[in-house]
Amino acid sequence: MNYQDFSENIIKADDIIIFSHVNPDGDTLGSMTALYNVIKNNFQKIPTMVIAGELPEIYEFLPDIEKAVTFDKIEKDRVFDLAVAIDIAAKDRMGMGLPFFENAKVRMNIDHHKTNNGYGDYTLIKPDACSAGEILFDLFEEHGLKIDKNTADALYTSILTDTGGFRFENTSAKTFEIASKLVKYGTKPGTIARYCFESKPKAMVLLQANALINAEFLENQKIAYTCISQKDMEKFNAKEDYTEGIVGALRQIKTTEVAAVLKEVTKQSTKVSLRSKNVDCSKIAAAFDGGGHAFAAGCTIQKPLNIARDKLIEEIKKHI
Ligand SMILES: [Mn+2]
Repeated sequence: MNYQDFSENIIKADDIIIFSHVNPDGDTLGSMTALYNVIKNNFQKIPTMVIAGELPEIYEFLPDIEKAVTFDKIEKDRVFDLAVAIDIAAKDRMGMGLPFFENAKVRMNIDHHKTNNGYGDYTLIKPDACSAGEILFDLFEEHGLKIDKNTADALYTSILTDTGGFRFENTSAKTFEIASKLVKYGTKPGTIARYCFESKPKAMVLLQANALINAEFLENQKIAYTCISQKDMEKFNAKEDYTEGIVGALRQIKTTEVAAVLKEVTKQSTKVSLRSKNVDCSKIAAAFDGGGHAFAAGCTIQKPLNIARDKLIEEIKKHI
């Protein structure tokens, strides 16, 4: 997709919808709100923003995120002129919203996951970009679109969270150049970092501590994993997003090559988050029809927690 395609389709469309992915993170939400602001400020249109499921509390600070709705608030037969998927590696990551994407007259797919198969009518997929936010920044800046403070805050959040606070391998000179420009546009790095990393609900921190205490280590401690049951979630009165970050904490351990968090979704379904240091864990996720990046990936295994764990461990052992 070139800029002409992007702008012409926005100009043509009266009814625009922007999708974030299920289990939304800072990149998908930051990019969605940034695009919303840019379309509002530069094209004088108000897109619909949608969240699949619940908004994680820590992202309530994002500008205009309160205007985002869940899919049940949209009339079932509504046909959008333009649908934009942001940071969505595969179509099933739109959750309940997929029919709205499929039914839209024009569909755009803007993403940085290397496993993205290029669904949609127009694609802008850059696997080298640290975040979807980086792709949007380039698109906006190269074509002179106005980036106000709200847009800058949203894009900075995308980049900050998807680089793990400028620590992951995807952090490049370009990442810092963009961050620097966003600060010039008005973003306060300390403030955004506090919102993203130091505003966790107490129950979240306690659930995470419990998960780490229960962690298991295999293969000379190269594999670090923990299981979180529905019972654990109930014990801490945890929301779905409270498990975010546990897998990163397991990777922090010096000996860890592959870290995994297995979460019981139902008696028959287990969600897996993977992080690694040298191993390409997107290949492990792919064995279970999942995907992601080399050092951060995920999948869902349609098995009970303990069986999913055995299958996952068996697969990880093939890769280390
Ligand atoms: Mn991302």
